[in-house]
Amino acid sequence: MNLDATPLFQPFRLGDLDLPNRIVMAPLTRNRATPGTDAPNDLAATYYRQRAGAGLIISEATQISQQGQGYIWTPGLYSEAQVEGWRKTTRAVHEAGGRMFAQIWHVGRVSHWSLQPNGGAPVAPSAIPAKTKTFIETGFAEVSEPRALEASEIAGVVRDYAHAALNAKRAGFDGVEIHAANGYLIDQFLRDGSNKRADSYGGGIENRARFALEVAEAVLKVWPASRVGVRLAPVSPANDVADSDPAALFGYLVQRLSELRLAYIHVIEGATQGARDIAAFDYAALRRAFGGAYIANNGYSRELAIETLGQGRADLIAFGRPFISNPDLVERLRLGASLAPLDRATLYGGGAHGYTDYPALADAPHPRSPSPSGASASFSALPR
Ligand code: 8OZ
Repeated sequence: MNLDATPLFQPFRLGDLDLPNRIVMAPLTRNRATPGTDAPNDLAATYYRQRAGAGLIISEATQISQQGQGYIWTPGLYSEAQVEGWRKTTRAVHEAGGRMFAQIWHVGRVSHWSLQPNGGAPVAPSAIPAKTKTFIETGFAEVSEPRALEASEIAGVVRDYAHAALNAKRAGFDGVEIHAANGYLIDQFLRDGSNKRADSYGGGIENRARFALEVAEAVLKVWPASRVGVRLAPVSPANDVADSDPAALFGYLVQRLSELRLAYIHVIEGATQGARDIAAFDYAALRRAFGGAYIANNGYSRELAIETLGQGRADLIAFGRPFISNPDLVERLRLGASLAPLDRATLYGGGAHGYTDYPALADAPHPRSPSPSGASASFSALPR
């Protein structure tokens, strides 16, 4: 179909940033940080620079502390080596004319003792294990049994978010996105299936939203609201979370985030990996409740993106997996060119192959070699 791509290429003012188009590169976990330091390496700078045509790049999820890590070789933003590593990426993206936010992340109970400080238990709002897997040095593993955070520990975790947000600034990012989706720590506090606390962080919606709002307020001490967004996944069951009334919960949260004047909400419509219709949810109501921009995400095709923008149902569209195999996705969407398929075997872990060696259209035809079978240190698709 020959759709007019114009809506995708209208500029957009996000907070106080001018984006040249409506295409956002979604956060994508790639597990290629330097072993030992979890600092992004030079390859990461190349990978993100290749994708700088996006109106906005959001970094892969980046842990705010070692306690916040749940998978092997994901990058952090709490040590000097990690700040130095990210500086190379933000410099490369800026040199290529792009803009980039850091996605700050604490996995909560979605972790394994081998990744935790002193081999301890992962932390969660309540001591309820998630039925989900992670990947560690030896491959896929069941997540470890979590312990409930003491009330007295929560302020320290909030400070870790603020510290990472400050480091994002020092590393040259243009802003931060708070990861409150996909069953990680903030989402675990939000939803009543994973939060059974009896203190002021559990119970009713206002209490369950308290942690998310404290994190947002702490980040706002470091960044102006125009440079802060939040990612939400109101109905996603990813990592074994569920809520009895997502419309009320996320309606309340988004209204409060709107009062904080955040730049955007970034909403996974359905469950990641393209399952858009898993549950009915009124995303338009969420958009109306929020004064800033609405970034829509999940399984958007060029056609659906153009239609959604044309109908005013979103301000920006985030593309995830298509950006992995199409570094020049923006140009391909402009031309209506076909998209290169994803090699799932090189998604998580490994080196340049399946990371920085996907060709741009201009460089094609270059048939890609199949990934070596039994490649070490890379895990194919997550089982969820
Ligand atoms: C895939 C593999 C590991 C983590 C998310 C940060 O779902 C992730 C993630 C995705 O938000």
